Amino acid sequence: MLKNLDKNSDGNITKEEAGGAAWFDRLDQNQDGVIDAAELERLRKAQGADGNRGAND
Ligand SMILES: [Ca+2]
Ligand SMILES: [Ca+2]
Repeated sequence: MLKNLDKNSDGNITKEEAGGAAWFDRLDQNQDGVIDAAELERLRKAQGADGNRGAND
């Protein structure tokens, strides 16, 4: 899971921890350079709610 990417276990995934992956910018919705717990939670919800997409747009 994405949690495995959080190498220093601070609850955030930096672009460096993500290895500069292309999906990073998409997940970093507020563009602050880290994927934080709230953004991870949003991702988890998005993945678990396939029948209810587009609510954030
Ligand atoms: Ca981290
Ligand atoms: Ca962010």
